[in-house]
Amino acid sequence: MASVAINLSGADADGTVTHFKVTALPTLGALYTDAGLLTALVINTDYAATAEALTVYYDAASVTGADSFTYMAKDDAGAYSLDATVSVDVTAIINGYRYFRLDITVTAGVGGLSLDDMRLVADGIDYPSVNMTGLSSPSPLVASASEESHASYGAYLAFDAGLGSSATRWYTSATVATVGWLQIDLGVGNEITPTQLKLKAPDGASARGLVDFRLLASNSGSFSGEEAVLLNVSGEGAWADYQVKTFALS
Ligand SMILES: [Ca+2]
Repeated sequence: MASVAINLSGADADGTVTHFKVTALPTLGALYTDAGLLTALVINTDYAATAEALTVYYDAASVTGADSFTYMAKDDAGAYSLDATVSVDVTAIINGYRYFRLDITVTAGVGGLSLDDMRLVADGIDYPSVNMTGLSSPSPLVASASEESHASYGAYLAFDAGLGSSATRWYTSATVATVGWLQIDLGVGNEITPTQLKLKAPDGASARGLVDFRLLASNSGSFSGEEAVLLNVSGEGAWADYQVKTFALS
């Protein structure tokens, strides 16, 4: 994938948004008005809105990095809004993501968060594609978590033995915050675009099996709003000990 659809939207307090215009073009890629990338979008030109929105198409060149452009909405009285900025993660469009975080909402009564193993599937390969032997081994892999009960339940134990018979798990203490997370950093240059998430339940799965969780992806390592949400599960059913479940990602 080298292009991505971006939905511009706006709202008007006393009328409707009728048009959009782009006021500053991106610098690392180009904008088009059609998915086929045939018609270049023209700066400072009104494009008619549909249901107060306009879909434009960003085509990335073979580069990595962060790009942005700005646009204004126009209302039915002909007034323009202030500039709104759209940020584009070019690395994600071209290569995928480097950081993945399993963001877990704690279910009342659960005796801590735990997972035996987690893999991301891209092009038929499970990632990480090698088993971890420590929190940052082998390089450049780095595993981390919101909490680790102690070293023998470290975050890397959810990436240490694949989905096979080994029973080693990441575990928080029994008293956990309302949200916990488990994260893997594949390292710069090792970005992937996964299509599936595989999770292997730990022992005691009837109590520790994950119920409400999301898979987040980032290239900055920050998860404060700029990340992508690849999976959002609520009310997942029962898990058996060491059961492996596969989830399709968007
Ligand atoms: Ca494990």
